Amino acid sequence: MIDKPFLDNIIREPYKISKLDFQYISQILRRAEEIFKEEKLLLEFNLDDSKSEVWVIGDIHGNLETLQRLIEIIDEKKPEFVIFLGDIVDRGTSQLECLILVLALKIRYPNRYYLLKGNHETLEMNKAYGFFQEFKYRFNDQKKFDEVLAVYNVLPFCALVNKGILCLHGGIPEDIAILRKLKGLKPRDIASVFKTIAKSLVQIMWNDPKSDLKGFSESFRGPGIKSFGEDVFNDFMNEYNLKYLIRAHEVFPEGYRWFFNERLLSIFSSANYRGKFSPNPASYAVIKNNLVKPKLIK
Ligand SMILES: [Mn+2]
Repeated sequence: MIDKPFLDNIIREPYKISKLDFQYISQILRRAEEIFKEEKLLLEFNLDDSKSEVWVIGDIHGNLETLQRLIEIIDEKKPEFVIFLGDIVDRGTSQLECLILVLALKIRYPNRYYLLKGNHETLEMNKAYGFFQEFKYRFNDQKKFDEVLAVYNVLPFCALVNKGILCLHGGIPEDIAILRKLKGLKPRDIASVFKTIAKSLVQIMWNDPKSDLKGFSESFRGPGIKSFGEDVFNDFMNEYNLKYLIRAHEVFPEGYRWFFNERLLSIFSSANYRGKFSPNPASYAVIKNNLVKPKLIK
């Protein structure tokens, strides 16, 4: 039974997750799926108190140490909402622990913790970068991975805070109408509008900002993926009266990076992601009183 004491226990001691039988992992995955299923693809948060904070967390990639440190700071500072921008698994040493920990937080505090879909919440990336193999090795049956995919299939893509601050994993898509198309949709609605939004959903998870670029250009990341410049970024932001965009998806040696006249903040929440010879501090973003501030984790 994944009751409150059970969830509190693994939230406190996530290293225990690696010892759990699949029946517990399965219950966590299914319960999380049930919750995400009922959320909108474009989440909307409205804070009426200027002192309330929303924290936005970037890529974790199996880095349990950084994730645990973040949760300690969250317990201490008590932001009203916490939004993970995705890429919880792949590459790091504690991928299952990180995913199950984030889902346990979601199940325990469903109106406080939120998770958006990153490009690594997909089967193709998990096969290429390790989580699929780790899971198969641990549980000895690749069919069980379908329960992970069922969670991926119902994750939201964007979050809008106070109608002016947009959060997503990668970047803005070419289709400027995408937020109007997504508004109000739930995961079950994707199938009926798939043709009109599929390309944009990929770009939301994959696109990158690029200084000194005009328009959209092909990305080194692969076909259909784009880099976007300040002009199209401003068009998109003006279309919806947005003040800031917060995204993740790229690691920077300084921990975070501002783009486009400090209207786009790029964060990354896995410390020393490329190893100790290419160090980076982990970062996150704090939204308070409609301002965005980057923070480094000490
Ligand atoms: Mn990514």
